[in-house]
Amino acid sequence: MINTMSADDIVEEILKGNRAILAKAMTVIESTHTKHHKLAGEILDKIMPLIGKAKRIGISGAPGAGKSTLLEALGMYLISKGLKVAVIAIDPSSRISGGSILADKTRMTTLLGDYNAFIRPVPSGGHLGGTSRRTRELIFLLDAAGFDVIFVETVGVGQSEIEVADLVDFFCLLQLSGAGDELQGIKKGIMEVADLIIINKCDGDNKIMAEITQNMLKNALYILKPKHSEWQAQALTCSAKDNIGIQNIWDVVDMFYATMESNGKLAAIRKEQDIGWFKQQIEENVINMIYNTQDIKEFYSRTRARVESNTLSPRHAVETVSQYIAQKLTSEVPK
Ligand SMILES: Nc1nc2c(ncn2[C@@H]2O[C@H](COP(=O)(O)OP(=O)(O)O)[C@@H](O)[C@H]2O)c(=O)[nH]1
Ligand SMILES: [Mg+2]
Repeated sequence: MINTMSADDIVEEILKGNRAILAKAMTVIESTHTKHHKLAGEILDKIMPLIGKAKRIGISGAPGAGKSTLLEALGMYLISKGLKVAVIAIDPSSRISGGSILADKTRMTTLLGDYNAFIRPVPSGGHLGGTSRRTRELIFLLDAAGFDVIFVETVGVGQSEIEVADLVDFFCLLQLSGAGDELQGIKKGIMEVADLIIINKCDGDNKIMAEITQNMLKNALYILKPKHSEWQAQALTCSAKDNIGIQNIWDVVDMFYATMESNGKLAAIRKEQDIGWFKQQIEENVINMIYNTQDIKEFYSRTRARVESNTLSPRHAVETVSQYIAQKLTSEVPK
């Protein structure tokens, strides 16, 4: 049905809160079919001036840390305050029908059944670059659709966390207590991108250890160079299972937004993310285009062979290839 609708009609329905059209528009945005590219681009162009209201929050952590359980608790808390909540659940290990996302769904049953919530699984299938493009655009759509808070849940596998931090305003790292976990975080450079570290499962026998971990992490965060000079990253404990500490978490998020909105920093962060993404994509595309041009490919290989056989200095080789590319570019540009 959506294929016969114009971008104007689709956007109008999304703004009205039509969930079926929203879900279909998401599929168009995610599609790798070239036949969908034009419509996807038109929808995005139309919604860009209308967005910016939603809070974009990343939640990352090792499998089993309790991300889905926390999102259920936090999501229901926000809904009880009259807010609309969306969750984009990225899972690098799963395919569409994969086990992990199904497991997530069983942990977010209340949220799944609530009209004010929307959960969208995004199977990443190992291609991180494509996933972050899709996730960015899904965030834009959900924002236009009137969701007040958009969570992006990712399984912590190092690099993906750093990429997700670039898609959101506020990045939470979910940690378990003890077991040297907190130090692992530091090693991977993940703590540097966290605005908040949450030590979950602070309940039962685990409570004391969770509090000790919280103190260690607090100290570590004070030592680290802050990500934003306006914000000191914090460490909190919670029990997602027992619904303890949830309001505390949201109070910190609120404080972050109050600080960053009042000094214009939030808008600056988002602009920097948009421009950063644009630049990175252009560079990737341009490099691919150049290296896939037959003449250039051959010239490059010949020159490279001369460097390998020591008949041309690397420095001279760079100049030669660059000149060749420059010539090709100017001669092929239509006047
Ligand atoms: N004791 C305790 N268990 C929890 C808590 N939060 C989650 N769990 C359990 O930890 C397991 C993994 O939770 P899940 O939310 O699926 O983790 P995810 O992989 O990070 O999404 C499940 O068995 C949960 O019931 C908590 O606050 N306390
Ligand atoms: Mg999960």
